[in-house]
Amino acid sequence: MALQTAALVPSTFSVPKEGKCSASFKDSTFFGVSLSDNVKADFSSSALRCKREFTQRTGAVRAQTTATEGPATTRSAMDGKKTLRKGSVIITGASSGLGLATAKALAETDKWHIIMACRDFLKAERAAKSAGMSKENYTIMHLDLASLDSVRQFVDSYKQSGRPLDVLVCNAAVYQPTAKEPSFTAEGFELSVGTNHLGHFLLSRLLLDDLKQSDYPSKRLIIVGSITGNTNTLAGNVPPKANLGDLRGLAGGLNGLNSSAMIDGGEFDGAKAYKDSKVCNMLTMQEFHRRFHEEAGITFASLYPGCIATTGLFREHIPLFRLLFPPFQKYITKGFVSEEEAGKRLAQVVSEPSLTKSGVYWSWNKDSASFENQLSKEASNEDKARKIWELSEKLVGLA
Ligand code: NDP
Ligand code: PMR
Repeated sequence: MALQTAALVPSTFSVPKEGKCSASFKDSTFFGVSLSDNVKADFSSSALRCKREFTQRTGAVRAQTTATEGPATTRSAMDGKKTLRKGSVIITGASSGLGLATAKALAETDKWHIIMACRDFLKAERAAKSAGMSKENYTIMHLDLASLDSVRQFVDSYKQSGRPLDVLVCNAAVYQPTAKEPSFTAEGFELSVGTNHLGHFLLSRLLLDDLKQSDYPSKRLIIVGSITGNTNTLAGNVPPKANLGDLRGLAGGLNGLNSSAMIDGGEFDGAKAYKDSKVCNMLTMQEFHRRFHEEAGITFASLYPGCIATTGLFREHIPLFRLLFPPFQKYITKGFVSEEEAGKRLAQVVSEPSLTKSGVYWSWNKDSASFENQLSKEASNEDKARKIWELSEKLVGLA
């Protein structure tokens, strides 16, 4: 807690210079399955002063933009020309992998201020530095998605900072393929779904108004999905397959006590829990789209960035997997992408003017050209999306 508070204050306010596989690996085989099987705060006055200064510099006060719908521009003192202000983008889990690579790609354009929403402040700071990100282009804020209190605290701090919010990227995730028993979030939800889905669900719901109020030309909410949650693909047919069933476990609170830790009510399986959480991510994006796109003009999107086989996502996997997975993806499936390339892809979904279509699940072909991909039957089931929304609202205390 001490670390959290210490980490929060300087990170929030120090940099507002700008404007602000059944391959569950419980067995020890490499892929554990044959190919044929598969195919079938307390804010100080200086902090508040920072906020006021930030607000004056950008001219992007929420209250003002709500009242006047003023353009997201600043006037250059040199030539009087209007230029688009820096966009403000929150990226969860930006301390490594895809999130960090995306932050780096956006920072390099000098057109974005990246709020790196991370559970480990020092790790994030070191990561930003080693990625060569320039200090005026990012702010680190503490966020632990495995705690709804932390999510609420993050949102309060963000709102108090006075920064506009133009894009929110829900990227962070945990994957526990070798876990024999479930572990749980602070509120007692199974960790993968609790972090990857419920934490992000609360975060995006609480920040939706801020996105609505953004005067930026294109405001977006992006929730990272994956091929492995989509059973209409080969990768999605590697056991254990995603399957949310009738949602009885989710309805019961995923607590492993009086209810199953799994969404479908079945036996705990860490790899399946991750894939289920990705289905929730993709369904949530579509439900947001149906409920708010027209009314709020926000672009809601999900994506599969490619197989980034080198990231920390596989940290809990057996060493042999970590050794062989990258060459397997590079030379056999040819689905491998580098962290840098994947970061550029997600950065496109954040900022490309051509990618404003809402309700889309983006993927990239062999030439790295984006296309609208098809989701599996379950990952595009409207009825399930609505039920997940309603059950999640109850679990996170919004209903
Ligand atoms: P990484 O493990 O490198 O990144 C995950 C990030 O999430 C880390 O920064 C981690 O923080 C953070 N995180 C985990 N738990 C929490 C928490 N409780 N609160 C806040 N942050 C948390 O993995 P990737 O970069 O591969 O994964 C990023 C996204 O990409 C995920 O959504 C994943 O599902 C998706 N994806 C990945 C693919 C791949 O092949 N790697 C393929 C398809 C999708 P910390 O650094 O502190 O551990
Ligand atoms: Mg998969 C085109 C084939 C393809 C692709 C694109 C992926 C992506 N995988 C493919 C095929 C296969 N994988 C096949 C044929 C096998 C069996 C040999 C296989 C196995 C496998 C395992 C054991 N694959 C995995 C695992 C994991 O533990 C990863 C996982 O499911 O994490 C949830 C994984 C992945 N394969 C992918 C991608 C992108 C992953 C990482 C998953 C993700 O982030 O969603």
